[in-house]
Amino acid sequence: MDKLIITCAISGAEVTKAHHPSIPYTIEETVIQAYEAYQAGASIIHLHVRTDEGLPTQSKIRYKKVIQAIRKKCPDVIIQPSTGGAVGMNRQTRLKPTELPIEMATLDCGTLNFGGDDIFVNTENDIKYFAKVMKERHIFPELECFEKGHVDMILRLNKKGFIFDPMHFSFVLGVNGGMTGEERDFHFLRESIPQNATYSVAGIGRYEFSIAELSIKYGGHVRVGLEDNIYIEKGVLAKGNKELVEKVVELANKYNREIASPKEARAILGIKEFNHENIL
Ligand code: KMH
Ligand code: ZN
Repeated sequence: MDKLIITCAISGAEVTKAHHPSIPYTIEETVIQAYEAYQAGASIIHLHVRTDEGLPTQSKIRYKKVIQAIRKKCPDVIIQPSTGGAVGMNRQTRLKPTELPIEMATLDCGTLNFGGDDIFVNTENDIKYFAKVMKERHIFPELECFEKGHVDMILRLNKKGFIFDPMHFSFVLGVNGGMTGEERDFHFLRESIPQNATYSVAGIGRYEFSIAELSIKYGGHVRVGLEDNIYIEKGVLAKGNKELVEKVVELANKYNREIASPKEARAILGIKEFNHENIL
C-alpha cells in the first residue's frame, strides 16, 4: 500500500468563527492553522481564503499573500487552492487562484444541492472549462465528487479527452444534497474508479473519522479539517486543525500505514516536483 497522503482543509468558505474559533480569517491565522496541520502530518493544504472579516474571497492578491506566507513556514507543502470558492461565485471568479503559479487545485465534478436553498453549480461545460484551464496552466486537479453521478461524469470526460490521467478523486461525502458517507457508499465509489486512479475521502461532519479509517484500511488517502468537521468526537470541539490531523495519524498507526511527506505525495499522485521559487 502507498503511504498515506493527508490533506487538511483548514478553512473552507462556509464555517465561521461562530462555529469554531480557530477558523482562520487573517493571513496570520491561516498560516498558523496550515503550519500546525503540516507539522502534524498533512502534506497537502486545501485552501480557501477569507477577508480579515471572514468573508470568502477568490481574490488573486489575497491568495498570493496567503500562499507566500504559508510557503515561508512550510516550504515544501503542497498547497491546493479551491476553485469551488463559495456557492454563487461565477467561473472567472472561482478560477482566479489558478492565475498564480500553483501545482494543484480542486476541480468540482458536478452540481448538487448544498443545504437549504443553496445550489453548488458545476455544469458539464464548467467542468470541461476548468479542466482545460488547469491543463494549460500545468495545475493538477483534485477531482471533487460529492456523489456517484459526478464520478460517472469524470469517467466519461476522461474517455472523451477532457480529463487527463493520472486521475486523483476526492470523495466528499455527507453534504446535505450529496451522498452520505456510509461504508457501502465508500465501497461503491472506490470500486467505480479505474485501477490506476488514486482517491482520497473527505467525510463531512460525523462521517469524518469513520470514512477516514476505511480509506486508511483500503489504501485510499484522507482529508480532514475544520472545513469539513469541527468536532474531535461527538459534542467535543477539536482544538484546531492540528488535532484533527493528529487523529488521522493515530488511525494510520493502527493500520501500520506510514504518512507521506509532500515529496512522497507528489510521487504517489504523479505531480512533477514543483519550483516553489515561482511564488515568491
Ligand atoms: N465551498 C463549496 C461551495 C472546493 O473547495 O472545491 C465548494 C468547495 C469545494 O468547498
Ligand atoms: Zn473546499
